[in-house]
Amino acid sequence: MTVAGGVMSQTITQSEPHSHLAGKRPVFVSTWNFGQTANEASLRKFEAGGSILDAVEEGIRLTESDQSNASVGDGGKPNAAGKVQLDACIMHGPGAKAGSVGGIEDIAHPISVARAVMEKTPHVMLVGEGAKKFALEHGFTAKNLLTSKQRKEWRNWRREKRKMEAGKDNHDTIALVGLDKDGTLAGGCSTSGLAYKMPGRVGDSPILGSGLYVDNEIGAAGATGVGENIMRFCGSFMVVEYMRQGLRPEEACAETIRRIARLDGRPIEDLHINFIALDKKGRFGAAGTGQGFPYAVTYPEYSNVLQSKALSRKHIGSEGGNDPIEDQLK
Ligand code: SD4
Repeated sequence: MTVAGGVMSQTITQSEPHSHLAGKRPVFVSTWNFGQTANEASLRKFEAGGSILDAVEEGIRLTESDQSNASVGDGGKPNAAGKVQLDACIMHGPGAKAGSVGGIEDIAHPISVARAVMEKTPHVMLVGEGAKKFALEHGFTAKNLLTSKQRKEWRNWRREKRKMEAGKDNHDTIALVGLDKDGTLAGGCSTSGLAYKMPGRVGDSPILGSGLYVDNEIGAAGATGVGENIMRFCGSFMVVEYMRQGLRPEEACAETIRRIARLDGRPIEDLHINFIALDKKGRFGAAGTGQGFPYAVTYPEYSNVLQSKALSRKHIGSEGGNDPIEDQLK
């Protein structure tokens, strides 16, 4: 069953509803409705001769450039001090190569800075001022990423003592994973993090094993939602490990959420987390703590938004659930 345009069902979804689509290569899988255009950019890059890593980077760059997306890259929601601080990571299956940036300011494409960290330094992660300095030294240009719309909304949030109206552009993080024809996997994740977060707060998205993990023997996984409820459990790594144990991607995502909920102690619907997964055979799936987490799947003859398995009856909200941080961390 496919769900066109991100229309979401009101029922808890059945297991593995998309298995008849699985097994194609190359294939790209990403979070949220906007993942579809990112996947399509990835596929175009791949078909133009790019590697699977180039393709993943390209798709995420498209989302980072989209100022109407308020949770990724340029136009992202700022932190509590009114500054946009971005997190991103990238990982390439062969050799488990990885790069990451946390809390980087004024650079529109953190995914490309993460790739530069991977390829041009002996390190894996750079943060804050050091990450920005490295980017500027490697040809990235500085830009004010706070749009006037987001500045206005941030001022309202401050004035109204931490209440924010959910807006149409209140979307979420992009995690995008891809599988090459030869079985090579790659993935990336990019976000401005939770809206109005504490300055310096870094979530799961740039943390390898939390917001993203790629294991070239098994598969790849990515996360979106409240980072604090993902990074304490190495969420994406856990998804990949469940796939290693033989679970199909959707069930690996679901089992990860169930285990996190058990360890955390709160009800599943209060955790606000979602995972996508893709295995080495081209099988894919996703699961979320509530209903309405869409994910996108694209391969040469097909591109669509599908609904994930929901682990509670609570609806996560039509705009993706990136509510102000104080509502999500209570
Ligand atoms: C974070 N996981 O910073 C990211 C943001 C996100 O819903 O996905 N928001 O915690």
